[in-house]
Amino acid sequence: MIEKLKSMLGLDIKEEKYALIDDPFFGKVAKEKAPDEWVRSTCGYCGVGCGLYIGVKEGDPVYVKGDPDHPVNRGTLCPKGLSEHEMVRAPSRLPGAMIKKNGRFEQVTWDEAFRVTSDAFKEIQAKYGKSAVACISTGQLLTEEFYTLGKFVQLGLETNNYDGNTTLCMASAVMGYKQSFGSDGPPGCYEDFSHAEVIMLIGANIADNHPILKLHIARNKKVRGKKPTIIVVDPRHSKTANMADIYLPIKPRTDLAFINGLCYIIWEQGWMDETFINERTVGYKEFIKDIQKYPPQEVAHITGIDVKRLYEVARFYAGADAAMSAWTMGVNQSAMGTDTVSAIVNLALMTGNLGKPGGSPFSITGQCNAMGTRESGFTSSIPGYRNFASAEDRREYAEIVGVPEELVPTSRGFAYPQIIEAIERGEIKALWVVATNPLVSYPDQPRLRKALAKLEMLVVQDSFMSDTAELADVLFGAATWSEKTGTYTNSERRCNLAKKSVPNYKDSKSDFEIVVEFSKYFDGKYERLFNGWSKPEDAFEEWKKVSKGRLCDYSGMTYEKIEKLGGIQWPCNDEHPEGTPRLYDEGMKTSNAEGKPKFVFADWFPMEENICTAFPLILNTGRTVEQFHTRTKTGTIKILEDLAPEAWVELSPKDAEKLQVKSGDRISLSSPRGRVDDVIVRVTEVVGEGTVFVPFHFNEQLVNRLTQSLFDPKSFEPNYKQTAIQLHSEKVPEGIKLAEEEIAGALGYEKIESEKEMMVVSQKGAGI
Ligand SMILES: Nc1nc2c(c(=O)[nH]1)N[C@H]1C(S)=C(S)[C@@H](COP(=O)(O)OP(=O)(O)OC[C@H]3O[C@@H](n4cnc5c(=O)[nH]c(N)nc54)[C@H](O)[C@@H]3O)O[C@H]1N2
Ligand SMILES: Nc1nc2c(c(=O)[nH]1)N[C@H]1C(S)=C(S)[C@@H](COP(=O)(O)OP(=O)(O)OC[C@H]3O[C@@H](n4cnc5c(=O)[nH]c(N)nc54)[C@H](O)[C@@H]3O)O[C@H]1N2
Ligand code: SF4
Ligand SMILES: [Mo]
Repeated sequence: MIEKLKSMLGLDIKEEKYALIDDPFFGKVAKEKAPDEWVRSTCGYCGVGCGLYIGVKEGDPVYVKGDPDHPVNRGTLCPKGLSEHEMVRAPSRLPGAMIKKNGRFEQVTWDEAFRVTSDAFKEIQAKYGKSAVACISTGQLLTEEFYTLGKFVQLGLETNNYDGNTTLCMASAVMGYKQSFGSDGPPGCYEDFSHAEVIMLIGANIADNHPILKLHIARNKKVRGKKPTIIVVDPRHSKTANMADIYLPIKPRTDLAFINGLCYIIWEQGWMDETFINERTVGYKEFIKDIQKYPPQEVAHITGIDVKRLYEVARFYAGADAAMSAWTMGVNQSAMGTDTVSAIVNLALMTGNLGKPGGSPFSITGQCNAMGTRESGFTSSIPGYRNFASAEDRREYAEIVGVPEELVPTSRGFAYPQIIEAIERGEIKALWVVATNPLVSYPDQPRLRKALAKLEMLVVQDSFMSDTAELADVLFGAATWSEKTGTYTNSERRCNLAKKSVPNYKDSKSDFEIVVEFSKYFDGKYERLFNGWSKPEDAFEEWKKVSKGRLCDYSGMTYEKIEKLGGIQWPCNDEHPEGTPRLYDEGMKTSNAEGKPKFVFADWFPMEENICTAFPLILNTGRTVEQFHTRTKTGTIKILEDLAPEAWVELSPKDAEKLQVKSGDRISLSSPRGRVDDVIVRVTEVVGEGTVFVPFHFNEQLVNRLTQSLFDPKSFEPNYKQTAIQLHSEKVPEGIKLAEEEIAGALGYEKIESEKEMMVVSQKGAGI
């Protein structure tokens, strides 16, 4: 048998290195092909938080396998997780610290990079004030790193102009939860997908973007004995819509009106859970007065979902023993994202779906540590969900970490878009960008690029030569996933351990090391903030103290326990030593003054940048399963690149006919801000007439050249999903471009680059 196996593997059976060994994942395998060891860890891409093993051979990661014992994924992984090891030694990795000299990057010692940067920061702060230095960070660092970074920026550099890419992503969910519960914190968990009778997915394409969650939906039949009713709300018939029993092709950005309408019907029909409302909530009476503005006929007109369907959905939702709504970017990334989140919570409160198995409003988080960074960071609150405005919170935090109280900021600084505006105005002169790539991901790129050109100093801390890194004056080359140890907290508040399995790439340093060592270049800061810290676990121990007694309580966790249990869901403390699956069950108070969840009403309003003759289509942007964000990682993985090598534009058959294009043709897209060329056409009924979809991953076909500077006023999250645009094919008569340019001028934008020919698709467009 062994001989047969050896010959099957094409091995020279005489050589010792080909001796067969028992590998835990591969079984009998030649020693040369088997990893030297398997290191247990967590995926570093998305917020699902899958457990995995990294196969290491001679100091390099060579395989990834799903952890069969992990409660999140039970051994499965999506294509990104499975190929994650392939990006770790990519040639586009930054080798260490680098400085741009005469227009070219040269690798330098860390001492030189830290000296040059700290001198520049000090000079700028002396000249223009502390807040002239800003930092934009990420939801992709380990909690230990993020906590360390936030502490240094706020209490070391003493600038509160500190925000991150989480504002492009989860900020609306955070603000929505704050409005409704008095604090951030997703109430539900993945298990709810297996217990719910009705699952409504709103603006969440889990089939592409959180594929492993489907596992929990698939278990539903096993748990309950029958299949759940799945409702998918999305203007685009995404892969997730294929799973739906009821698919609702809602008109773009009308979800708030839709949810208000469901609440109206539930009230009108008396389908609400009165006991729950009376005993467990506040604000219902006022809410019902306001909701009168959303009778079904009106809502059908706004949303494009007919009245009969609205009643059917309301009946299913209110009639279920347990119903959950899960949402992602279709809701958050909108000028009314925060209020739509609160509307989703209202629906849950009205139907008694909170704090019970299968019943919850549930935001699915995007990045691997979007949660950990929300809790431990200094972005919109003091670590541990403390309020900047509360003297008691400031005092408490200062006391725990042993810093003078005056050092803790009394209010948050600028949010991400405000930082960009402050750079535009010349108030912020130095920017430190950590683990995010704005030059692909931020909206209204022409404006961003102009703003960044005004900086005196741009420092980029990244693991790869990203688009933003190319623009930097100084690069801090960071170690990445599999090269460092710490924790990520996933969508369901589960804190998982990610472990170092291989040496750092070349001279790169972990983000933790970079921040701690950099602090030594500022007088007394290391001693004050990080005295004695030598490893990420030191930061974790402080974070446990800081979070103790708070909603996001980590005090009962240790690395060993996290690993043993396959992650732990906060709050975890003496009372709940193994964590807490759900928040806000009957006995648990919310953090607002009333101690109960609140109904929060908000009005829907039409889009600001409406479609018009010159820009008659709505551009929707998003993701595909093979690529991650700005592709610094997935772009280095051959199989993923081969599967999705470039952007495409999805176009309805009717719009394709008007434009006289077919699948495979290449067209251009323009908006009042810019233009994207050479995008391949996919004619498909996935998108409705008047709307198109383009993934945002590709820097060559950069859709964020088209998106606008429009943000939710409460969360500052960009309105990425609806942009009025025009399409251009070669077959269209000239002349119409004048109309487009005229309108661009009237809108106060610079003239659009001249185009060969263009066409105006029907002014009716999306019909909204
Ligand atoms: N493969 C892959 N997975 C990822 C990522 C990745 O880049 N690649 N990124 C991760 C991150 S950080 C995030 S935030 C998540 C994002 O995960 P998702 O939110 O699922 O991703 P998107 O594709 O941006 O948008 C989701 C859906 O919103 C829909 N939508 C657009 N407009 C509207 C609207 O007005 N109403 C409604 N109801 N829906 C609308 C879009 O058509 C789209 O299908 O994915 C995570 N997972
Ligand atoms: N049009 C449009 N635009 C969007 C969106 C959309 O739906 N439509 N979605 C938005 C959303 S939800 C998100 S989350 C953002 C994401 O946008 P970005 O945050 O810009 O995307 P990433 O490519 O994930 O950037 C992470 C960076 O961190 C680097 N990195 C990786 N590992 C490490 C590490 O360990 N340490 C350090 N220091 N660096 C590391 C990577 O190389 C990369 O450059 O995009 C937003 N932009
Ligand atoms: S679903 Fe998310 S966490 Fe799981 S393997 Fe895929 S990218 Fe990683
Ligand atoms: Mo995100």
